[in-house]
Amino acid sequence: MRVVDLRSDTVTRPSAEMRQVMMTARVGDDVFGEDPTVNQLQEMVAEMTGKEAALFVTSGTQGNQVCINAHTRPGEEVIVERGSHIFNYECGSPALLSGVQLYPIDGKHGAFTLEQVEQAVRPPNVHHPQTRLICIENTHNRAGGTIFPLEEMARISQFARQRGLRMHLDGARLWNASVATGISIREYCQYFDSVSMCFSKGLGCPVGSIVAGDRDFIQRAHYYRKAYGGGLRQAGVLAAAAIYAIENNFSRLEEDHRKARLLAEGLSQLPGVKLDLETVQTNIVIFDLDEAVVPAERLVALLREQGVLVLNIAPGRIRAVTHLDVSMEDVAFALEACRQVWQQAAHV
Ligand code: TLP
Repeated sequence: MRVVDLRSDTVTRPSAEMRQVMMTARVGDDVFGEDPTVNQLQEMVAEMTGKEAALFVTSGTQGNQVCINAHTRPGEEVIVERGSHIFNYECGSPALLSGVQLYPIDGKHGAFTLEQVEQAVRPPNVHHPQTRLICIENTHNRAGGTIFPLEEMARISQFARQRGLRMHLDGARLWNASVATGISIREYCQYFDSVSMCFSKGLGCPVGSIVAGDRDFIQRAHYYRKAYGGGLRQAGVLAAAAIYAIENNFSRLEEDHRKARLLAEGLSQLPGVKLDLETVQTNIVIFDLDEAVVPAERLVALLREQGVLVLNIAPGRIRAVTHLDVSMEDVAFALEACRQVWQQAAHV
């Protein structure tokens, strides 16, 4: 049976060519800093982001958390967007691992403004926690793969520098933002003290993320990576996949964005679907269901029977993500399955 897995772009499997470069990768012990392929990847990403250094980490979560730890001291406060991955999907790790408190701002399509940041920053007062770090997510997962406007980032960054605050970019899908806008990774990264980017999502790697920043910062992040159990040994097999992915799977993300658009346009025609096409800017499609018309849980179960997998991310809310392992034909197949399932499930 044909299976079209749209739950996440994390479900991609390494291709035959990627496995080939993994198999032949030169390796060493990375805890000793002796893995040539990891070193090559780190230098490549440092150059690409315009930062002094980079550090390979096991996951996007580990990347964000080593950065938060390296930027802050316990008791300080970190500004995040309310729907952000750091606030919602990282197990409360900022409190657990860094002892910091999060201050969520309500953004629009995942983006907030300088004025909102100014309101959120704590004035110096013996009662308040001290604001230390501002985190931005680009693209924003839970808002539907939306892109944070560059001009607003620049304004927030300038303010942060004046106020001695740090800036971190959760760029798990910065690749997608860059391809969609034509703004280079380096141009985005200039506004941040640290950035975390994933290889295991749209780029199609089985494992791995990377963080970048200045040399002192990366040295501190390295210490926390070890403390979190993220010191790997012959990680060159993973770094080889990441190098392959940057070279071969980065620019093709544009194709995933076209697939998401096709999917979104088709879905938006179905009864009971509330889908803001404005939010479909990259490879993620999020829509709400009028549950009086189509109950979400039943819909997800019926679609699964047809071989189409989507995620129920909140009551009445569904996410579908396009990626390397779903073709245009798969998207057409998924849409046809949706039309049939809607006829079965919808009370129209
Ligand atoms: N997102 C995953 C799930 O955890 C929700 C997904 O399927 O989209 N930042 C952002 C913006 C992310 O979307 C994710 C993963 C991460 C960080 C964490 O990456 P991993 O899963 O590698 O820890």
